[in-house]
Amino acid sequence: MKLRQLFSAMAVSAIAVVVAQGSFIVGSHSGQNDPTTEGFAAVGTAPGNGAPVNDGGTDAWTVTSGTTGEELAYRHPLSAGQIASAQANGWTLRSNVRVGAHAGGLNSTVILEARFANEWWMIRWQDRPDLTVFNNAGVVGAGFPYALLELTYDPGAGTAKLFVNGNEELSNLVPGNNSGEYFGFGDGDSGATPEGLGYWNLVEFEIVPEPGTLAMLFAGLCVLSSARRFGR
Ligand SMILES: [Ca+2]
Repeated sequence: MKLRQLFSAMAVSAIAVVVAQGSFIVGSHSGQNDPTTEGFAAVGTAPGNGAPVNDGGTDAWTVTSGTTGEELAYRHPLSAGQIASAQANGWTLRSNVRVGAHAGGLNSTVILEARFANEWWMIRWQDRPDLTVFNNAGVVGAGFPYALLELTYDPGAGTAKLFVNGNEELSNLVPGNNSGEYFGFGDGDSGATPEGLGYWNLVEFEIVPEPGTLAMLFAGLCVLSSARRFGR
């Protein structure tokens, strides 16, 4: 292989790595798929409270809060490297979800969260003003229609924003403190609150590329430039 061809091949492979590693989805749930087949672990006492559904034309996985003592959440593990990258460079926790109408309180029966060791980010639906939201957003109560929620972290500011269908609804959000290394969704209440019913069409966690991939892109461009010079 001539030197020029070698440089070109190196440049192409470097750029290919950047594309492959670009802002990427760490894990996701979609449609009627059982989350336990998508890399999530089912946690809680009531695995039967999750089920696939065609919800008026939208494929989803439902999680009902069940009765007293029942709880079911799905957690997708995050590695130490993924957490470090997310905290340093940015992340988005995204979900297309609806919450069914109900008669009583939601408490924590429908939650969406991410935990990075001591940083706890959570959206929970509630309609009881006597309950304080743990740290982020009590979005809305009963009959929440399908909406695209995006909790997006700005590493420079150290805060997050909540977008609903592309509109910035909440700003300057800060995390709470709890343990765990995962993102997940489901029913977070094992008490007597039976009403929560989430229809999860999409749940995913996206992180921003490592600075190293930008360095790789730069290296790739340099090699391309060198190859061009050699080619003259
Ligand atoms: Ca429950």
